[in-house]
Amino acid sequence: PFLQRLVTYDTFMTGNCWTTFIDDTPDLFELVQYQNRAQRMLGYLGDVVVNGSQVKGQVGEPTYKQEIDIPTLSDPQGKQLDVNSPAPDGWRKVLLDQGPAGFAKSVRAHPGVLIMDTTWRDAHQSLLATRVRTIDLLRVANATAHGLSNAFSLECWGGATFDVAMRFLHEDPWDRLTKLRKSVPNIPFQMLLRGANAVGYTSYPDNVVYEFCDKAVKAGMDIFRIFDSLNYVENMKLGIDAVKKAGGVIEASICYTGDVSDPKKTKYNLEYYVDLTQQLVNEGIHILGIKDMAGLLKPTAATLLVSTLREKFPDLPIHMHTHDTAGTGVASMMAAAAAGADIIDAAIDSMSGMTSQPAMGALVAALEQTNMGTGINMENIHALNSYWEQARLLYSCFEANVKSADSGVYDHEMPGGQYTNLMFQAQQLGLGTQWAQIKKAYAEANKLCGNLVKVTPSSKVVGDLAQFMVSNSLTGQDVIDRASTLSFPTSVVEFFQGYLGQPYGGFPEPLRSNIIRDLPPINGRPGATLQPLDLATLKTELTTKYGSSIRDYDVISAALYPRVFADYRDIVGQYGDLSVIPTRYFLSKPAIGEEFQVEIEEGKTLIIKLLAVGPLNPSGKRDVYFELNGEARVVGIHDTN
Ligand code: 3PY
Ligand code: ZN
Repeated sequence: PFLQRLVTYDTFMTGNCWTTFIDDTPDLFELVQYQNRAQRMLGYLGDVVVNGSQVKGQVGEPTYKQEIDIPTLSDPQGKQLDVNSPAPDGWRKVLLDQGPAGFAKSVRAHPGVLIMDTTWRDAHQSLLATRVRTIDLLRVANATAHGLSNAFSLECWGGATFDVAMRFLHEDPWDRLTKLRKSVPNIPFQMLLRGANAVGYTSYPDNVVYEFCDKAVKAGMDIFRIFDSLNYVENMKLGIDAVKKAGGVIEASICYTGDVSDPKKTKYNLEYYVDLTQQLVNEGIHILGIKDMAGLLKPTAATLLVSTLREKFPDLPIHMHTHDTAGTGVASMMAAAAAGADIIDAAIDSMSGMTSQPAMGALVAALEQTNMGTGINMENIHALNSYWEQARLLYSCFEANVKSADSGVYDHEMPGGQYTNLMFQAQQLGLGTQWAQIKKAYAEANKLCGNLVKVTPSSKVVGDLAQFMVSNSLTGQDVIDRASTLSFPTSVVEFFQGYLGQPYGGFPEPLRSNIIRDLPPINGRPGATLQPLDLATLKTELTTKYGSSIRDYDVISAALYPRVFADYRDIVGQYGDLSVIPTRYFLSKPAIGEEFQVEIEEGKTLIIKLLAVGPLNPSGKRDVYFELNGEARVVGIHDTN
């Protein structure tokens, strides 16, 4: 039918210039594009049919085969709510009306405890390898805007989400942010910013960090949790200034390690955290984050730490973050709230617990019985939970299979996200004792590095050293004795050179000198010596390569992740926008005869049915037969099996 329509156009048949043809016949051009997009998408679906999903980290197929039900919420009178109607105003209105400083003041003055929901970022980073896709966040976005309208914020961006979106999910992180923002205008959005490392694993030129924050605010980001993986304030200052200039809320965070309630753990004691907080307060921050990325903060320590900071900084809003790895999450957060914390992190129940955040329902219910109520309706949590129960099954092929709490975290101190990652890798190796060895080696590697704050990317250094020790059967003493001849992982060498910044207490010697040998050490902030990146030239290069659709957002993506961005664009070039494919069909093939829909843009829906898969032909390809909006289509797919 398309060709039949095409030949009715005289200009086309008489061979007139194609460009004026496009201008003169926009409807047909649109049809060409539409057909082209549909065909490219069939190319992806056909590839999944023939070769299976190629999404990294996927083991097996989703165990959930239905469409996830959109949560139904009720109004206070018990009447079903239209989740597509405008959601009630929330804390974002306070922010927009009063600006970051006024917002922080109002938060501090608020009598109850506020909740940040981590479900859209840290929870799936910690449980599902950060693989939750935009489409599944968007489907629950309207309901969340209503159900959690009085939450402090939704953490939905940053950390590993930026990288994973492009690298593994082949989708655009900026697109995710702008679309979610449109659906959730009332609740502040929060992101995790790795200080001078932005959303990457290394220091970037300062201008890239400034530009990133500026664009993030423009795309709809409100609150930036800024941290440095070594609590190195020089690195944090850059992030703080970048967020300030961009007009965002500065939530500077101290990363918590050790145990302030244990007098034997002397390196990271109360004075250390008070001093660190003072340095951040001097930078004019709006909120203090206490980022307990491994879940080491026991209830007694939470009481001690928060009450001390509360007393010293009475006007400073305090925002608590933990992971439930050992199982103390709810108890510690309750203790922190009682000691004066203003905001607490939780994840929707079915996305909570273990290496994720404590359960929102448990915390909200527990706080309700105190004078620290959150204002969040338990019924709404249950309704949203039902969505996430189903979503968790849809993403079951990315579960790390953590089945229990692990109080061993008090020894190895692995951050939640890394724990699942390393455990998954150890399981893939199939060696029963591998995981226990890794945990032991991790503790040993940390000691060798001088007892570090461990969070992305310093945690990667410790993890890489631990894996290196296990795979080469090295003890800590072996590493010390043979440091000048061993071939260490690059991340370890670069850390000892100073590429992440300066660790508290300095680098251990002579280990440092023996590891870096004649490589130059960096003393001070690593980014300070980096030349600014010429973003205008980069934009010109990208536009030459990919066309005029290149936005400033894309320039930032390419500046942060050049290789990943190029690969992502190649995939988009080949298959088009894959983010619109429902997750089940993105990750697994439909049954023969199964019909499903893909909304490629608002109001434009493809109805797709897999009809048959042909035999292997001499060129190594198979024909895959689909029905697309009632028309037969075939795509030839290389069989790589
Ligand atoms: C990240 O940097 O991605 C983290 O989640 C640190 O906790
Ligand atoms: Zn976390």
